[in-house]
Amino acid sequence: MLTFYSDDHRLHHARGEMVGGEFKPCFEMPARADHVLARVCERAVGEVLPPADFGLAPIARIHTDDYLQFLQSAWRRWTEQGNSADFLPGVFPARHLRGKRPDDLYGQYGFHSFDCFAPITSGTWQAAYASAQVALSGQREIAAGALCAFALCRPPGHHAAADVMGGYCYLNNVAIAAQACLDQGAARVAILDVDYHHGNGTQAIFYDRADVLVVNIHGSPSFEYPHFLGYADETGTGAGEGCNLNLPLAAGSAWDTWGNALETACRRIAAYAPEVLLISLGVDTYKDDPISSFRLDSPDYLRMGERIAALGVPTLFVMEGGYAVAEIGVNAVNVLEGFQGA
Ligand code: FKS
Ligand code: ZN
Repeated sequence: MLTFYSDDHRLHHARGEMVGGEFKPCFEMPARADHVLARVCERAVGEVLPPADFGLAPIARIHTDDYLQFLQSAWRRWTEQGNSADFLPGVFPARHLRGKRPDDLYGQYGFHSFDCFAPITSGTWQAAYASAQVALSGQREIAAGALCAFALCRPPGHHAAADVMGGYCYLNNVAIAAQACLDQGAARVAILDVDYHHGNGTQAIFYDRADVLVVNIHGSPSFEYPHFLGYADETGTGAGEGCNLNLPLAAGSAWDTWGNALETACRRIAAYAPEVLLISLGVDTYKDDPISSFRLDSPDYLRMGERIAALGVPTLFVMEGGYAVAEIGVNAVNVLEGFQGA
């Protein structure tokens, strides 16, 4: 299968994040994509191509104009105020405050964020834009008739909603690609999010719609980030009722539990009969992931790919999380190889 990849991901490299009360190097770092790319080449998964440029229009099908304008101009506005270090938010319109968008830069950052884990640096917009183009390039490959493709996106996207960033995510790559499928004529697409963390942004974007089935397997929000979405009783609303399936699992879950959830997910997807399947491919379910609690082992990712392939639906894999940096290449590519070998 073809892999789409852009070196522009390197332009996003924030200095740190708060861990245990200390400012520590970001888990979400450029080396992650380097390891995945190296493994794609080592295992000869297929050709690696740079993305085409589809412009802002397909991104604006998912994200609001206010949000995109903020993302594009935030670094310039921040440095015009005399700053040179990474930009982070600190005040959010939580309960008991008013959700009116302010004019002030710092206020707007809080308005467009749900946490402090999406720092803005000099190259954040360019990297996030390139990441979305990588996803769209994979989508075009599927639309042209390919059975599968791999969008090696960085930064990731599944926590980003229409006008809110967070959790290392700025533009929701998988949602942008899903919408492009629909805009090009698909009637139904399904998104299966196998990242350890619930894809709150993806869920929120499609929650009231019947043309996108969203299925998530993840650490339960009762104990895990993002804490405020991802419970099993979130099934969709209005026209989208029944088109959202959350499969939250307990801490420590290994392949026996996880594989059962995948079986449930796949049966739901088969019943929906999508024309295209998009996988939010996070490999932070791995046993040695530094920020996660699941216990999948490297061969389990082969099984994951095989089960997904058995659905027999054209499939776009979109890279999300995974922080056991040295192993994320092996684990991500195992999913692709499991799919291709099936
Ligand atoms: C909790 C600290 C918060 C943030 C975790 C973000 C996870 C991001 C991800 C993505 F795929 F988006 F990259 N940690 N103590 O893995 O879901
Ligand atoms: Zn994750």
